[in-house]
Amino acid sequence: MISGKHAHKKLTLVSANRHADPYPVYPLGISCLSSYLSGRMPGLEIRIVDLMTSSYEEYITHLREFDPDYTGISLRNVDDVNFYKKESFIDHYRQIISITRENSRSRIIVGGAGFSIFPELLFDTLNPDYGIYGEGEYSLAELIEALENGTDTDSIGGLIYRKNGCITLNMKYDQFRDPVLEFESDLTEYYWKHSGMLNIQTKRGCPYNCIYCTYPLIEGRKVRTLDPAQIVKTLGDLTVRGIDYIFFTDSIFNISNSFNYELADLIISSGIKIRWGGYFNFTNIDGHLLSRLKQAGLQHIEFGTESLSDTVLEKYGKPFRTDDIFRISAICNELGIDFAHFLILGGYGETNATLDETFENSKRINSSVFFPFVGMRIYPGTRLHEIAIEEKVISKDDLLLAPAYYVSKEIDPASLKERSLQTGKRWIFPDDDLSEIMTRMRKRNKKGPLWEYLIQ
Ligand code: B12
Ligand code: SF4
Repeated sequence: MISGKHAHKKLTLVSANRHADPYPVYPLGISCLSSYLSGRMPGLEIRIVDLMTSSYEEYITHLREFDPDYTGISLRNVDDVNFYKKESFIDHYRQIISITRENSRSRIIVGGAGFSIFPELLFDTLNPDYGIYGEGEYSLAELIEALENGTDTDSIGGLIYRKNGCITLNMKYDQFRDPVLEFESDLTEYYWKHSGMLNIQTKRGCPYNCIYCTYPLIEGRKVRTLDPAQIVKTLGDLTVRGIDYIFFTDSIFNISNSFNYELADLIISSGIKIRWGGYFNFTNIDGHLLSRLKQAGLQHIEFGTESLSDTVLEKYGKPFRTDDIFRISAICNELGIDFAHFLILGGYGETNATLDETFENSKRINSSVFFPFVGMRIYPGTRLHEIAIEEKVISKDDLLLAPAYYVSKEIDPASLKERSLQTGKRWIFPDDDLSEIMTRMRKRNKKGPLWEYLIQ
């Protein structure tokens, strides 16, 4: 609680993201924070600034007029994870922090998925007053309460701050189970129009150990499912407003399947007509589950396939093999579920022979689209980071904030497109420009991810 004399305080939540590829993404983290804080701290007046739709000038005007006591800045992406471009967003974030300092007296707190991968480094680089890594709901509320009430911040989970001149990092909580979510009505219209989907989370955490992946670092390894009734209520509220296509943002949707069945049953019995998609992998999944999810509106799947070579799947630490990929792809075709395979070509363990296998095996998958990433983005705290140091791909001192990639020395990235063409399948590389065709389809009011129109 904020006690009496501090009752009316003001918080601005800023979504810093301006990246619109493959489409602009509704700032879900900000909405989760705003919804939770509104319930817990009724005395706190909250405003949201989305830099996807607002200019720096509009942000400055907001700061001067609203005069927030606190500004929470959400850093979703650090870079574009596009081997061909390697665009970093750090300068943009620096600018937002300095604009905030120059135009307000507010305390600056940063957080978000990107921040959570590099908490100490980004704290040091951007120099906010506080950082929060991992889930933000409890920690942000507790931080504001502690600052208002003049109490200690030492036990606030996930908090980063300076103490006696040193950057101090508290262990994170990793246990939040009851997110609440109200969409910002001012923003939903923009994202529904330009993205063709809104986004909701049904669970947090991933228990797997793929060598390159940050998701368990950001969200934790313990899977926490959210309240299915609350999710269905949010879906129902959206459909009343004409929004009927959702992306479930879970790291992997098909974990905790008893929860997934419960959610599907609730959606079906509610009578809500909604289409949705999500990230899936090939463990813990069968025709029965897919069929029930389809009845509950599952329209498209983005498979984290990564490779169509068993040798490489093993090297990448994936918990499934090519037989699983072929089997589940065929079931999706039978059930009429659109699906795309997301691959990482040229990562750890890839050779020319394994690439041949992947291209050859792609011919066995019908009615799909292949989205290859090229090389593996190296992140701190992953097994890949250790491998890259051992193999001298990077030095021990490389901080990795500037995009660094592991590309197997055995392959030639320049050969990939030509080889993909020979498969007769639809391959879309990160530098293939789809923006024109996407914009045309969005103008025709097409919803969903849109790659389903490219399936062959
Ligand atoms: C779902 C997802 C997608 C989907 C989004 C679909 C949709 N309609 O929403 C798709 C496939 C489109 C996508 C695309 C991209 N993504 Co993506 N995506 C994710 C994923 C899995 C979940 C994000 C999410 O919505 N989480 C749920 C919300 C509720 O959580 P949250 O935003 O993190 O917010 C919580 C905390 O972070 C914190 N918090 C957030 N803001 C703030 C602010 C303050 C002040 C505080 C205190 C706390 C706080 O509190 C919130 C509530 O607990 C993350 C990985 C992950 N597991 O986090 C990657 C991730 C965010 N994506 C990433 C990237 C790079 C991209 C792309 C640039 C490249 C790509 N092709 O993958 C594009 C960019 C899209 C865009 N326009 O911005 C990276 C970002 C790191 C980096 N290297 O920059 C991540 C972290 C994955 C990774 N590689 O490690 N993505
Ligand atoms: S790649 Fe997917 S399954 Fe593997 S650890 Fe990351 S989120 Fe989990």
